[in-house]
Amino acid sequence: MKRVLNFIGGEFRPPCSGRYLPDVNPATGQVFAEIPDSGPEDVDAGVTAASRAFETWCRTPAEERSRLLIRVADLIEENFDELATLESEDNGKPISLARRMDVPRAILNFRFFATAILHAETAAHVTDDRALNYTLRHPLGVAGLISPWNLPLYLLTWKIAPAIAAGNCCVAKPSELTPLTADRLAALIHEAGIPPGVVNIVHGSGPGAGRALTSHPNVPLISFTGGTKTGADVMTHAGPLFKKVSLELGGKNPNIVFADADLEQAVPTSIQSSFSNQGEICLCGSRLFVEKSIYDEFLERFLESTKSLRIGDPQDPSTDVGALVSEAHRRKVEGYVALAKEEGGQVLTGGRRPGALPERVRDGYFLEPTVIAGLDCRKRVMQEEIFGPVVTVTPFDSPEEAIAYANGTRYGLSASVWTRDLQKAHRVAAAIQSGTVWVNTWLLRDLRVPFGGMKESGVGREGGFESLHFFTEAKNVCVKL
Ligand code: TXE
Repeated sequence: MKRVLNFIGGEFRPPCSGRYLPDVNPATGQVFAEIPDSGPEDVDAGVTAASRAFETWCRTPAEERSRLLIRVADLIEENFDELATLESEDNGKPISLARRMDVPRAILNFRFFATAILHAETAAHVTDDRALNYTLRHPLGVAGLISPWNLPLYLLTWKIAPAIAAGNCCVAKPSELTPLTADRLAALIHEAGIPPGVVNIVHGSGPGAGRALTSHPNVPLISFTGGTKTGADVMTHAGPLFKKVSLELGGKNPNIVFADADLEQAVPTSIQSSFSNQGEICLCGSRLFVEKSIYDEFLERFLESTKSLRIGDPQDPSTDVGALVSEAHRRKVEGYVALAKEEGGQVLTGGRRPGALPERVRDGYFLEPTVIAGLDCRKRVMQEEIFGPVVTVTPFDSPEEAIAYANGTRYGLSASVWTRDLQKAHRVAAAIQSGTVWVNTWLLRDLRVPFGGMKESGVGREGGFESLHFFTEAKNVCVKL
């Protein structure tokens, strides 16, 4: 069985405690690796190594940092197949998705920030003929990066790349449920020639290793992606130490289909936004609102497409829906299906564990793609993040009603709007309280745009220069003329 080690100061090291956590393949239910159950001593060793490396890394010219990051991107590309397989085995996601989305995005994250730092500009403010102000941007030191299990390599590299491109060093804690691509990345970072200590990876649980990072006095910055409840805990520990914090949290995203939408596109894209990655993407459109006059037609086509999704072995290239990340998570999602029935909803399709699965994945954590109708928008199933292959469908009468439904949760991460009427699209997009609104599309990402959530979906924005600003501290220099 594979034993993963921490990566600290350019070396692979066992955890101080000598304790390990099991890593389960969610498609088979088998433990197939073990990872360090790290604690505060391991995190502290990571922070010490990062602080030491920072003295040199922060003075390394941007061109050299850029060259090294591009080398990491090239190495991820050279190891594409291995990384896609690892991601699929560790998370349960279809290999086709890991190949189409996770690994390409990891490559892009490094290339994007490697080149962004070559184009960075800084502001100057001239105060009449009295003074010249200019802004300096300094890296902060050691960045604490905490990432989740749904898009493990994609989100980890979305943090590591801008952090080190901007001249910081980092201690990253990947999710304990999906540690394997982070471990492989550590080796590639080393091979690329990134100096020891610039990137440190400490594995372990949230309460063990994660909290040690958020409460470490020498980590002035935390970038966190995960659940909203965990985000509150991160704030509780980072707040009193006045850390700079970016939180990308949960979503309960509306997907609004107007009667004039192009259903040839709206139906298949809504299938993607509902069930991609088993619905385990914070940007999934888990609440579908359809204008009443096309509700029946839309629903018929949507249900037919849902039923045709192939659920099975994630390693099979033809699989559309893989396994949920863990048994505990599947139970949580199944709990919401049961709750939907108690709350008066009807399960139109799915809701069960699939019957006929290939022998290899018979014991995996699968759940059929599920469509639920008939729920009042105030019910818990319509309010809480389920994070599984479950979507609710609700008819609406007017744009005002759709907007009210869309905004009627604690979350505000993303939304999709389907219409051929451009004015209506702009009006609805402006009224929706979310960090991103897609019109006639979903998950189309340009890495330059601000990305983040409103309300309980997060704090701060990352993406493009927003990321480089987050990972640097601005200083104004005022020179009297
Ligand atoms: O994520 P956690 P969980 C949502 C989704 C899911 C729920 C819980 O609804 O059902 O969150 O998932 C680390 N201090 N999302 O519990 O716990 C943890 O080890 C510091 C949405 O699996 O938020 C992991 O590395 N760190 C989401 C990371 O936080 C802590 C993605 C995220 O885990 C910690 C995942 C602590 N006290 C879940 N506790 C999204 N928005 O993409 C845990 N961690």
